[in-house]
Amino acid sequence: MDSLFGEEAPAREAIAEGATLLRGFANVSAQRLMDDLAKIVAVAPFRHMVTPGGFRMSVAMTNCGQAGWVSDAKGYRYDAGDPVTRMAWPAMPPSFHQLAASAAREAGYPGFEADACLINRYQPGARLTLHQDRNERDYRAPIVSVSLGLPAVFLFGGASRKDRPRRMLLASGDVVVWGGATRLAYHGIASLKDGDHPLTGRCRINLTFRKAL
Ligand code: MD6
Ligand code: FE
Repeated sequence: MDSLFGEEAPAREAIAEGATLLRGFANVSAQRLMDDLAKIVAVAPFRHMVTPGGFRMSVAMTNCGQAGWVSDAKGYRYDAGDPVTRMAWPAMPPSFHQLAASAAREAGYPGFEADACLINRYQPGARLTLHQDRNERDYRAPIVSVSLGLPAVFLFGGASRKDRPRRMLLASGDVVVWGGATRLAYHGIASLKDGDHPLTGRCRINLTFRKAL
């Protein structure tokens, strides 16, 4: 880690009640996160899950931690095992766990212990339609979301799907921590614009850390 002294404190931007954007917070650990991600993906490869309605998701996903988010014809849920390999999800690397805890602390959620990390990969044209994250057992814990690689437009809506979302550009290293009043806000990612990023190449990686169990 770089010295904490002689550097600017991370920019802390309140984006909604209970939601904070920490611009560039993950930049110092980004390469380590990518190296650890490669080991996870070697065991639990990215795959395109199918929604309960039968649509193939354009975002490719995998997980690490005690539980992983999965979707299939039966619905959305957290599962201790990877349905593709029938093995447990890979353990959460210390680099992942520590980044999530320190970002949460920085945003006013001390004591955050992630037990699940959903890993999203967006290639050009991939998008995530407006949704709520509501498969976790306890909504008091925040979600910590880390963006790596190509920038994406994050859509941050309200309590109803019909609320017109705000659009925010998330760049590599940006971390969003949200909980509290907006924990169940609708949100999504607009279709990824093509590009080439030194960290990831032609894609965007998003890590979302949750306390799922
Ligand atoms: C993404 N993020 O940034 C998708 N969910 O690629 C999410 O769906 C998300 O950023 C819950 C909390 C924070 C998030
Ligand atoms: Fe989400």
